[in-house]
Amino acid sequence: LQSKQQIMDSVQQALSAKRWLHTTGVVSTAIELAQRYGANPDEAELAAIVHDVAKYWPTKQMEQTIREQQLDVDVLAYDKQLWHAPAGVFVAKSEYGITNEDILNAIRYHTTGRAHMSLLEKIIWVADYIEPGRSFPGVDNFRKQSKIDLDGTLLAGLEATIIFLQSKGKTVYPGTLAARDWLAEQVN
Ligand code: DGI
Ligand code: FE
Ligand code: FE
Ligand code: FE
Repeated sequence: LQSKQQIMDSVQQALSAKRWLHTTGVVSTAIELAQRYGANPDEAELAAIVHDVAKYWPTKQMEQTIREQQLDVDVLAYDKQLWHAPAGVFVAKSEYGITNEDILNAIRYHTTGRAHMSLLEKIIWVADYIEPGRSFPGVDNFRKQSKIDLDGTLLAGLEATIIFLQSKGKTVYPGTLAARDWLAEQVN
């Protein structure tokens, strides 16, 4: 495993200044949520640092890596926006030496979520959604809710994301719908 500082330097190099600022926002938010909800803050920090590392890879490279490494091949049938998450898992393992499966899953599912998400996976999804740099209508309500109800925030965030994608005429990845349905069952 590389040192946290080495990993941070490497991720920063792979991203634009704006995207790195987003990442630092996810880091601070994820640590806060981990402390609040009893996850391991070091794991939350590391997952947050790495989560978008492959965001600027060329599409071909993401596609090839997902095929060769037999990552989540089914995402290739869906929007390219989903591909940086599994590609990031490859970087996490091969370049940074991360083996913690929960951290790898938090990176893998940070865009879509999934049914049976772990606490860490939930924290990274929510932190990505509400970090201080995000500015969509209603984000402040999500931030407030995240201080008292992680599952409720995740469910509301997934639902808002699904509605947003549908309003844009985009196909929603089945895993995203499965995450929403699973959580709705947990919460109600
Ligand atoms: O990488 P970020 O911008 O920090 O955020 P992200 O990884 O959560 O989302 C990346 C993009 O993926 C965002 O524009 C929303 C989109 N997205 C999330 N879930 C789905 C999706 N796009 C489609 N088509 N289907 C999904 O289920
Ligand atoms: Fe992302
Ligand atoms: Fe997200
Ligand atoms: Fe992100």
